[in-house]
Amino acid sequence: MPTAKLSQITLISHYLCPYVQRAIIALTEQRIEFKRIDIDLANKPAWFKKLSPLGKVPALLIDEKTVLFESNVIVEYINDISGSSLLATDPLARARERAWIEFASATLNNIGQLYNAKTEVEYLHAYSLLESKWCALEKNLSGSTFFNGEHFSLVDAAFAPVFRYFDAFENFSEFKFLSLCTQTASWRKNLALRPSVKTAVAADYIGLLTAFVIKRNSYLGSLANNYQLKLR
Ligand SMILES: N[C@@H](CCC(=O)N[C@@H](CS)C(=O)NCC(=O)O)C(=O)O
Repeated sequence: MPTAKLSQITLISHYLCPYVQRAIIALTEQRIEFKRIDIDLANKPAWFKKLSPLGKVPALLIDEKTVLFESNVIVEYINDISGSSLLATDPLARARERAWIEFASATLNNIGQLYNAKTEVEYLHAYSLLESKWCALEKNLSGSTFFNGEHFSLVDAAFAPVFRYFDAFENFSEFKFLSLCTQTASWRKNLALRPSVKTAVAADYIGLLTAFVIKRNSYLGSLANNYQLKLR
């Protein structure tokens, strides 16, 4: 365990993890104080392996004996213990929000495929999956500030880390769908301005993500590497 006695809830994290960002955004929006411990996922500490059943971050330590895992479960718990809810009260509207949070997770899987693709053909396949996701999103937006209107919700917390990947990727590759899907583009811009979203990652996130992508030895990694070389 990180400490003998926990005085406040502790989020076990990784500096780049998009699922961790969801939890941090929800904790920040709900003004819940927490302690963050970043771990090395390539060399997981023994205490982490012992406490996290799936061996993944985020994990939320409530007290010395109680751990929550899976980002959606964590953000729903954070939401449930807070005075105001970031989910709709109407059952159908709430179910729809949860469906779109799942959609954000599926989009994150496509992003993983994109930065891990070894060849250009594999890269273009992942690109087309992402393009379809953007088109589907675009059709379901109404042009408001956030997903649901003017109120920030857990759907926004799930998509902000999705969009943030492209703040780095756009530097070294072209993603036409980012500007063609204008409502999604405007939502992305609004989320980037939200203080809880801004502070969910370190100031050098873009550089750290770029370095991470270069290490993948993938097609996108080679584009990122060329970009870095040109900067020198
Ligand atoms: N479904 C999980 C996904 C979390 C996840 O994939 N976390 C990654 C880091 S972003 C992880 O811990 N990977 C380590 C591993 O799989 O060994 C959630 O929503 O929390």
